Formats: sequence, C-alpha cells, structure tokens
Amino acid sequence: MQALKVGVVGAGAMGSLFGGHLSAAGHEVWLVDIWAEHMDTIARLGLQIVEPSGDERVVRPRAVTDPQLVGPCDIVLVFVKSYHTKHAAASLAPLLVPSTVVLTLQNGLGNIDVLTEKVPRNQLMAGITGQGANILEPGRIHHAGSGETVIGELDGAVTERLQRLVDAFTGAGLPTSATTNVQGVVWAKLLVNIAINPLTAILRVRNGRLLEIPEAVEIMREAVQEGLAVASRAGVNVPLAVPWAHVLDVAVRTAANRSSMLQDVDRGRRTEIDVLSGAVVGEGSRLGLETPVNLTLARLVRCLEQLGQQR
Ligand code: KPL
Repeated sequence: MQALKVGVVGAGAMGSLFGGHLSAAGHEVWLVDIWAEHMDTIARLGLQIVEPSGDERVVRPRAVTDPQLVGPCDIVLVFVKSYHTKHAAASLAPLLVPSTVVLTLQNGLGNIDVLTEKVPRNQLMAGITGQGANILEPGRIHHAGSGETVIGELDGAVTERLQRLVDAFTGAGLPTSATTNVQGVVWAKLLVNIAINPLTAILRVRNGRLLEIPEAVEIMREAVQEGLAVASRAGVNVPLAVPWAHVLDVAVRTAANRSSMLQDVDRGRRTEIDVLSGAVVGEGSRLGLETPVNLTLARLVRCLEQLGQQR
C-alpha cells in the first residue's frame, strides 16, 4: 500500500477517529483544528483512542492549529461542523495542489456547494459514515461504534483515486465502499437524521425511546415522507428499497445513542439543523413543495439553540 499524506480539517471526535486510524495504518496524517488544547495534547502525548471493545491505544498523527504548517496533501478530509464549512474551505489553500482530493463526510446537504466556492469540483468527493465517536477529554476520544463508510465521485465515476481511498480507509480498519450515487447516499442518511435528530433533541430522549411513543413515530414518518417527496422532485434516486423501514432499523440499531443533536443541545451548542431539516425545507421551497413537519422541527430546534445560549 502506498502511504498517503492526509490532512484532516476539523479534528473533533470524527476527524480524530479517521485521522487516528489512518495514522496507525502508516499514513502521514496532519490533524488541523482551532481547538488548541486538543491539538497541543495530541502533539505532545499522542491521540488516545478508546476502541468499542474498551481497548486503548495511542497513535501519533501530527496536530496543528495553523493549516499553513501542513503543506500539500494527497487527501484532505473535511470534518468540520457544517456551519464552519465556509471558514474551513477558505483555509484549505495551503493543503491543495491540483492532484489533491478533498473528501467531505459531513452531515446534511449543502457542504459540497460551499466547498466548490474554493475547491475545483473535479477535486471533490463526498460520502457518509456510520462510524461514531465522542471526545472524552482533549487528546482522548471514544470510538463509540463502527459502521460502514460510503464514498463516491460527484459525477458517479468509479476512478482509481476513489478505489485508492476505499482501500486506504478499509486497510486502516474503517470499512468503506464506493458508490456511483453519492448524492442518493447522502440523502439516505439525511432521511435518517431528519427523523431522529430533531425529535431526540426536542424530547431529550435517546434514539430508541422515540419508537416507544406512537406520536413521535408518526412525526418521524411524516418528516421522512416530506424528505422523500423533496428528493424525488429534485431528481435524486435514494438507494433504499423501503426508506421508512431503513429509518426504523437505524433507530433500533442505535437505540442506546444520544443523537449528535441531543448532545449539542445539552451542551448549549449550535446544532446542524440548518443542513438537515432546514435543508429539506429550503430545497422543498426552491422546488415548490411545502414541508410543514420539517419546518416545525427546525423551528423548535432553533428555539432550543436560543434557549441554550441564554443559559
Ligand atoms: O447519525 C446519527 C446522529 O446522532 O447524528 C444517528 C444515526 C441518529 C445516530 O445517533
């Protein structure tokens, strides 16, 4: 395997997880994040990863706050929260040469469009990941759960560079497959997130608890129906045989999770509602479709964000 130089822009829990695994597999990894304490701790002591089995290991990616220090990369993974994508995109220049691939595995809709303002479209790839991770303390993360990562070229081509990335991730213990329909894959994940994330945050419950409340299940189902109508009007082919069954299945499999949005609200932090339910509303209105359930869920989460800031 050819060792790659990998820049990870946004090295919170997920960025650190991918960077940490790739570094352990022998790639040259540079984590870049504005969180100085996390970067300094990793630079001094290494990154501690607590694996799902409870095993702990220390890996040694480079960790910096200044992207200027990194230099040109083979791959740049973008893992910032979606509301920081614009800022992250503006900081990418020192990491890029024409052969660099920039891969976003961020949640929701719209990240690709923001990145294309600064990165040529033919250098971009996108995808989703079912991996889960949390920060335990600066320099230490918990790999909470393993799931498949799916990545693809924006034009659906199956290229050599795509296969190289699939092999690098899979070889680093992050099982990954290639798709020719990355837009559909991103929408499939979006449908799960618009069903589970806002309601868990509003009701302050774990994912599985939603399924025990018939009224909550009804709201989830309506949110997904609206999302599917928008996807279909947008010409997106969502690669799920029965989307609602998939959403229920994810809720069952992640029953014990506190969704990322619930965690954000609990900490009084901004959420990714704008690229999830908010994006369905925006895309719907652009295409002449009303999405009242997603609109109400988005508004309620924005209320929670404002209440959190006043605490
Ligand atoms: O992706 C998730 C999230 O929390 O953001 C789900 C699938 C809902 C798992 O918790």
